[in-house]
Amino acid sequence: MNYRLPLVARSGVIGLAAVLLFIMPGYAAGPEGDLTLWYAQPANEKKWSAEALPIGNGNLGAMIFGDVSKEHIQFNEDSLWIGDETDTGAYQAFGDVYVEMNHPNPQQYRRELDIRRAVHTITYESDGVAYKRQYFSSYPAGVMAFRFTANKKGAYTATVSLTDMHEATIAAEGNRLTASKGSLAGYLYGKPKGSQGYGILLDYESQVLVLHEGGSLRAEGDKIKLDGADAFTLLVCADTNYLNQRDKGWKGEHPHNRITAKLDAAAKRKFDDLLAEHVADYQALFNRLKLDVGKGPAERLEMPTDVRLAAYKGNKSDPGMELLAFQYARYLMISCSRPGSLPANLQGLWNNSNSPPWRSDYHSDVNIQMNYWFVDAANLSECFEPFAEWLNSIREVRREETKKQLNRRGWINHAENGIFGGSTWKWSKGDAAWMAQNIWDHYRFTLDRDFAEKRAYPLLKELCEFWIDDLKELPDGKLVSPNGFSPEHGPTEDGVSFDQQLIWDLFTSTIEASERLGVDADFRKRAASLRERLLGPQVGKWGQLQEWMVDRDEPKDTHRHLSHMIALHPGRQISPLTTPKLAEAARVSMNARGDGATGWSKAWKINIWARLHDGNRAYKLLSEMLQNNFYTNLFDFHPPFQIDGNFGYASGVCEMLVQSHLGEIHLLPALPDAWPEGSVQGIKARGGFELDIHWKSGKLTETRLRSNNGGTCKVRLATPVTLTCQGQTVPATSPEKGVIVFETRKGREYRMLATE
Ligand code: FUC
Repeated sequence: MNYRLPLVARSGVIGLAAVLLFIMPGYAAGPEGDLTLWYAQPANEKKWSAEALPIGNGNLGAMIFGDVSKEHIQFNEDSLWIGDETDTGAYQAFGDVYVEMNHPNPQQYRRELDIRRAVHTITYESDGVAYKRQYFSSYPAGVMAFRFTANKKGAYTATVSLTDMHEATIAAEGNRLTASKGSLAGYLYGKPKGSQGYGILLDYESQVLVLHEGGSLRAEGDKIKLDGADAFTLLVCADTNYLNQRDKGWKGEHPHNRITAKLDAAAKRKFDDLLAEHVADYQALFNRLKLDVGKGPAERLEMPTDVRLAAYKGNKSDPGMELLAFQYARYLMISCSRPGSLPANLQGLWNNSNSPPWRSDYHSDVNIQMNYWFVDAANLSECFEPFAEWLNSIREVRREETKKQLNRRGWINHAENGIFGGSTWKWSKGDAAWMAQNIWDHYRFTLDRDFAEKRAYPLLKELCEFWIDDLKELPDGKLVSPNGFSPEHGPTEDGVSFDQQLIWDLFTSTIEASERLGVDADFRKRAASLRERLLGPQVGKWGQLQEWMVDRDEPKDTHRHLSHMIALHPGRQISPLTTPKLAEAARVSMNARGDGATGWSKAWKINIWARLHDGNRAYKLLSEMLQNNFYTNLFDFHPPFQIDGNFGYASGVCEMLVQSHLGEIHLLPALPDAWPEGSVQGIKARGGFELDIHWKSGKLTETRLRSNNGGTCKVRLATPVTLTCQGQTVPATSPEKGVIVFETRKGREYRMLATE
């Protein structure tokens, strides 16, 4: 089928609003146009990762192709896993919904994802009829809804079918399609299906309800047929019996009744009600942060996203595109990680294969950590919960394997991880401490004491126990991790920087946590004395920050992993402000590693350069990512795509605007020349603070800081300011140039107004 690009899109101008208003009132290019991904043609069936568009409600999601005569909705549920307590296994693909209809070559085709509302809309004209589809995945209703309407009665004659990736039986009964009695038995990662499978087998099911208006509906074979319907809605739900509780054998009730109840409840409601509820729920998270780094030329805003991205490659002066990629990461996070779901895996939750690259799992030698770096700063703290809950659920399995294999208390893991605690490939000794860094950092942002008590401290303490048992003393009394491995790089040996830096971070967090909670004073002292004796970061023979205790770094080595930079980012052991010599060594190493890289690595480099306070270098990498590392659906690629790059990019943007890892809030620490004027509203800083920051000509103009918990606030800023609260001057001290310290009261807003 030949999809013609609307003339308006090609010429890129005026008629667009009029045409779109005809087809889809309320969707004309307007101020929100810059937060919409849109295309003038359907996604190519062969380009799933590059062109289909994702929707999701945390655990239930879909990739949508938008073809006119055969709609393809490839759906997932994030607990459909194979694996067990000894093997990672793999995340699986669930199935597809197809809607076939006989619509001849369309005109004025538009497919869009409005990330302000989390609604995917497709509009086209065919044979003089204007058609519209609206899709979303609702967190409150727990179902996905797909509505098909037209401006002419009786326009839909269609066949709806359901497929299942594990040979379930498909049945059509009344207006319901069910895929049931499928089995995950015999599926092994990377192998053809056989008799041998994993030790844990989940039950699963999916259902589709077809609700039609006008015309007729009948079940025929395993499909549902519609004849002359005016409009129809598909409600889709899929689930498994996975439970994140080992003591219950990882299994709860069969999902059949749950799915049926959710669909039946949704079917009783009006589509517009479901939609309004969904949008309100989504916006309660999404609307908390607004970013403005400039819009770019008007003609770029009018371009379809694929055309606009191609234009950006040629000439990057389109900050609106940079902003779109940032907000898209927030959209993706809200869509694949909500309370009650599993954490975002390598593909968020949108995987279409039973043998996906790297198992579409929880890789812990950078990937899962990177997924969650930005969520608190980007004011999405609730989205962090799945990571903490999953980690909590696997602790017991991890302790058992660690005891059995290594005879140590506490635990460590391998780089590949599944949902039942099974972990494979090499031991990656620093990984668990690295995940714990995310956990403690979440506390540092939220100051949620309950979280510190129940989720953070028990984990931190047991991970310390591993290192207390495992650390090795060198002849000079220094302590090193024995037989470590710098992720995917170099030999297995003692004292690799990855381990050393993460043990330092783990001890530091544990000390902080035990102080905050007022517990375990002796244990705290022990952690502090061990931290003192750790072999610290080393500067090597060419001035580089050493990746290993042995000074063997190669200046020409451009390996993608940057594990010896953890102390700088996401850690807090090295900074130009506190350890300038080590920061300089990090800069030398980063220059040697170069700027080229695969998606996630490039995203990390944005963060690292921001922590080195080099905004222009960070921006260079950020714009190169958009130029070279994103597909037209703005997924970050790394075969087939890897969502860590999207999330790492967003983290980089946050690090350029605010840093707060050193016990102070550093405003605009790495603002690039390319964003001379702008604002960010609702960005968070550690210590329970929320900020609105405005700048002009590269200089801070006004900052509003809301204190959610009260307490002392230390702010580093390059511009002199007056400080007021409720119109009154607030007393502040200035311990050094460019730093102010003041007391805050819970719930109050503080205003810093530039005096220059
Ligand atoms: C790490 C990386 C790979 C890939 C994998 C999922 O092992 O080195 O590039 O991202 O995770």
